[in-house]
Amino acid sequence: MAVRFELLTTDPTGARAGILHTRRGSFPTPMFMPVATHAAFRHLGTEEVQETGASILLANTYHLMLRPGAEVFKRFGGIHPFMQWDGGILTDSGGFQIFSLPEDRLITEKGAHFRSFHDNSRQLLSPESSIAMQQAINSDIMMVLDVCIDSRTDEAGTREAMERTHRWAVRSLEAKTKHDTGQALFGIVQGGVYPNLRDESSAFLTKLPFDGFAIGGLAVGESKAERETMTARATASLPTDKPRYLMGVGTPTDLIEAVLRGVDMFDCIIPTKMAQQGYAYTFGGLVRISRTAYRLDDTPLDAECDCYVCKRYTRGYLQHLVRGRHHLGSRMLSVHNVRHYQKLMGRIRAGILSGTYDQVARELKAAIATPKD
Ligand code: PRF
Ligand code: ZN
Repeated sequence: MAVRFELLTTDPTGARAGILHTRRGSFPTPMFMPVATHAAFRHLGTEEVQETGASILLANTYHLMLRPGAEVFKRFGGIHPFMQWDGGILTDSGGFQIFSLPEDRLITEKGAHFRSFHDNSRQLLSPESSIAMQQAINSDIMMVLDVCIDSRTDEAGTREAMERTHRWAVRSLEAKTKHDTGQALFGIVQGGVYPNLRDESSAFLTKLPFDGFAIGGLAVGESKAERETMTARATASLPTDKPRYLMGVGTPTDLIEAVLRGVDMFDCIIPTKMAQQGYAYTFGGLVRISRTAYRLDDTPLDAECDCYVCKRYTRGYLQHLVRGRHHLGSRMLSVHNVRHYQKLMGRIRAGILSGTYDQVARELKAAIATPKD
């Protein structure tokens, strides 16, 4: 099997700690995967992200098929040597990007027809071409092409998208099986905010031999309560011996909540996006570094943090960089935030393993909710 999930503990809340064994190594869960959409992190070098302790990163098939294209990955022996990352790599299928493509796209049973924003050339992203591209990229975990829609879509529209997602999941699996490269493939549960559809989607997909299951179609317009209910609903009918991945989620509070509902894997651009906007996460709340109060502050951004930014630089210097719109400012805040997310996952995991996650989750949420501003 391309990946194997070893479940170590399920604590009384339903939170799980485990180990995801992949061909690139064995990685602790719950885990957070930083996003390198274009085989590059925003503002960060591969080494910097490696130093944060991240084990798997996320790259995107849609972007990489357009540029640099399959040929380049084939020439360089895949994405790992290309970007010099020796940890795990998960590629998203492009399903989520289709959803946000411009109006002139055409989505049919075959796939998504659209024009490249680089050279206006005609492109087809189908379940088969997505798998072929992910095989050229040679990621460790591939995702099926799915139909992701706005959470506010009515039930009939949501059902239609879910049923197509199921047919595409079968086609993705067939494409992978025809030419097996030893890469793992995850199915994606859809069904919007409708509990009956979530059940149906889990039931359909778990009959197929996927290596893991993702929960898609959340954080796309629904309320926090709906998101949490749907996450719980989806994980309730997923097998305990396979990893569960909540796609594109979220804030530290979202991660704490989703772990309580049995999720093992996450990815999100929030830590780097917030860094770009001048925000730093700490275990005492969010710090907006541009605040006047930090101008003469000669203390570290986060005294508890072991990243090089916190070890060497002051809040006053970071404010100077951010106010002056120096790229270095976003870069340093990104290093810190990505490290913070790894430490958050570490605390969560330690709580689960010691059987105290219930309390750890409450403490973390209370501390985060206390704004520093
Ligand atoms: N499908 C895919 N990627 C995704 C999502 C999805 O539903 C989401 C939804 N939050 C983020 N990324 N393929
Ligand atoms: Zn730091």
